[in-house]
Amino acid sequence: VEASIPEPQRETWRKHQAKPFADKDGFQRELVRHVETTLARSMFNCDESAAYSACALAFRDRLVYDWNRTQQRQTLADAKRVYYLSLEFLMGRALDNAMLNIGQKDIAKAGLAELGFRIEDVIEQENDAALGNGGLGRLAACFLDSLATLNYPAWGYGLRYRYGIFKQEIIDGYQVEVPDYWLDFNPWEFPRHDVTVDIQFYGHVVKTTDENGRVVHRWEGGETVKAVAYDVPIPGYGTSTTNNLRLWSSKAASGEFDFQKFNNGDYESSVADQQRAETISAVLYPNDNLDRGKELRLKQQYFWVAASLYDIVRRFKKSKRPWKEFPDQVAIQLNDTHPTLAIVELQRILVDIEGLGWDEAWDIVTRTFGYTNHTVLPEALEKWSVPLVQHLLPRHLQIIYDINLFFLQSVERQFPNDRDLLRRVSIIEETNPKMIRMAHLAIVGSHKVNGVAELHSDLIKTTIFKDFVDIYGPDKFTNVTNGITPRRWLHQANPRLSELIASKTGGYGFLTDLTQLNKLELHVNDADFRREWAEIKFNNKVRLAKYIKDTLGIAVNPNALFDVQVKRIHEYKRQQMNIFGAIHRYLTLKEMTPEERAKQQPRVSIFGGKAAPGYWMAKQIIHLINAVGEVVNNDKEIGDLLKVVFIPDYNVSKAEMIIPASDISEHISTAGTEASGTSNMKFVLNGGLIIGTCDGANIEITREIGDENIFLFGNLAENVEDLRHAHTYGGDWTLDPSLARVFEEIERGTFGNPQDFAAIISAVRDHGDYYLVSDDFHSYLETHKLVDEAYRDKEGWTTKSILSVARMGFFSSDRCINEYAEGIWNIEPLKGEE
Ligand code: HBZ
Repeated sequence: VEASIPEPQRETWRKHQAKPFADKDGFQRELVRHVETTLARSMFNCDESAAYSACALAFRDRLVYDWNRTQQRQTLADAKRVYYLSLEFLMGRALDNAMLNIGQKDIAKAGLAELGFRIEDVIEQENDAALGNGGLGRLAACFLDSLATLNYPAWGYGLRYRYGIFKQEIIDGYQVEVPDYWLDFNPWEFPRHDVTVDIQFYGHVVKTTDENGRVVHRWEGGETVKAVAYDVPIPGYGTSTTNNLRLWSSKAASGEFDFQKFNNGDYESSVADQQRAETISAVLYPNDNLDRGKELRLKQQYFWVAASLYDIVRRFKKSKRPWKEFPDQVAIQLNDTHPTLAIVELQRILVDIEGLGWDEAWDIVTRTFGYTNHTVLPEALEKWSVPLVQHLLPRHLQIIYDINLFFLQSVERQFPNDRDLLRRVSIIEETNPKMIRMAHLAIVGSHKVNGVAELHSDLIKTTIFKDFVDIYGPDKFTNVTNGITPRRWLHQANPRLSELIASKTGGYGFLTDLTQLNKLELHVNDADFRREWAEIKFNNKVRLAKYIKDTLGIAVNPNALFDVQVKRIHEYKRQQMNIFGAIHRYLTLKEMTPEERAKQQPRVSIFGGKAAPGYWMAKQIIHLINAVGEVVNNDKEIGDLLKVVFIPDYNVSKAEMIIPASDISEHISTAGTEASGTSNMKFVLNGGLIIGTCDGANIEITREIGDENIFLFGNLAENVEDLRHAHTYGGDWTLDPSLARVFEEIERGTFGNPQDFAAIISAVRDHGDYYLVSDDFHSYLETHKLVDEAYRDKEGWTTKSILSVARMGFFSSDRCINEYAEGIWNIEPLKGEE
């Protein structure tokens, strides 16, 4: 029920309406008010944590003002909205971002300083909102920033996990997972206890006919769980547009905290029911690029998708438009296949509840959805077992079978008698048990399918989805190369570099039009500018060196070349190759005379990243990195020439510190395996160079910045299959000799018990080297020699760094979002008067 203040009373209301603070005084007043009232503390017990809380609350109030107005404006305009459905939003910290996007960080800085606080320390108090694993989740967060900045009417829909991605500790060189309970104090969310949806599970389907003799399906019985909305404001940069991220939390449905049971003295089982319901949104699954088919995960997916669709449909119905206009008002983007049940759920709502005919409904559905694929790795392609879906969502299974039947019938008409084609494209895989191929369902139920970088989009069209290109034609498949928000990944993470760029490009316009970075090319020979450029990098390295010293006790020299690989630990990303390379460097240094050694380029090899808790090999790799560090870092003969550092608990806020401090970063996946990569873009945007394979977005980065500014190596995607074949069946395959030497040293026990590392070695030497570490190793080492040489030429390096940044304009998520808006969503910006 909606109640609005009647017109005659609105004047009184308006007189008292909240106004945002505009200056330092106003900010301080709000800060002190929050400390003294909201937090019930005083000037005598206001520590940094209280200062953070109050500052966050002050800015939250400020956001709410724009947020309310944005939502009213969007509702009034009745414009088409995009809904971004993602199981992950890897947001990181919100305060710094809010202050910068609103344009009031200076006010806060001065205001806090007068009260005795350094703004940097206050910002550090905030826990990351870590509701994601890696690239896919962070991409969703960058997209929200761009959508708001570009004034698109857009909502994100996700799950409000009580536990985000685990915190990683390193104990005796091994990863240990610690739960991330992050909701203790979260001023950025607004519980909407009045916005709830009852979600049904299990039960059975009753088939009957209605009064007109039409067949109807009723889904009955089973159990109900309540979804409660929590809203998070998403401010755009330099605009009043503040969009909404709606996260669903699960609760026992009303009446489900069973008073019957309670009164019967069965208190425990009543509490157990409640806990079971709350389990649904309790924890983020910590796997990236792996599908494990767990029932609770399927429950999460349906819970989130059903609540979101109910919400979207409810909003549409208020407009009283005919159903066929639904796709003119609503675009829904599926972030990977995780929300694919939304396709089935919308079809169910339209047919079973709203009474539309199947074809009319299906036309609406397919015009509404777009599907983004993020991987070609077979182990990551989602499949759900038919018996599981039958049990949990009986009506949905029927609808999936019908969708598949009509789809296969149309394929049969188009390509008569091609039984193998039907088998290949079927949504149902005829294994035992039968499996539902979610990517096939997503393709059939969407009007556009996109990959996330050119190579990747080509690969899906020629490999895993080839048959679908034959069926639908090439236009259904498109590429939208990923991007990153320059607000967080330049302005926030590297304020001094941002300021220097602003001073040379005529202000901060580059933050909303990143192509303006090209103005830097004019200054590439300006000596003062170059000196400042190099100095900023150096200072960022000093800051990281201090962090490493303070937290790990390892002294690293900021004059050394900082070589960084930070990302989820995965065999396809090849951290094992990197550490083998570091061992090779160590052995080479050990064999040198002191005179030779003195001529070598000092290096710090920096690693960071989490392994999925069940990914044993990835955990072994972390152990090897730490074991090598232990030996190398304590070798007096080596000193500053080589350090190997593993930074624990890599996350968004650590990325903001590490990325600006990198000289060279590693993006070295086996060609054809990394769909895009987005950290590659972040590193280059911060003046770091990259060493990488011809994979994902590395290829487009090379095209933009010039191949003289990147260190590419290794085999090409087109040769990977043949190389793999040769490993297994070719008689003449031999292990790379340098790699053999590295293995020998590990097996000699130089880095501790060789048994601990036996599996990492055998994967390469004895089990087919699926990721082609041996094939690429020589070219990897040779290319690192070129890196050393290039770094020695400090001026040449600075030139590469500046020119690369100048040419990175393409990789803004603003460009990327505009491509989605135009090519897939068909939505227009809606701006308020600022
Ligand atoms: O998505 C990543 C890709 O590996 C990376 O290349 C790309 O740049 C990025 C954005 O497009 N994919 C992921 O991060 N995937 C996951 O985290 C994931 C999580 C749960 C799953 C499957 C994949 O069930």
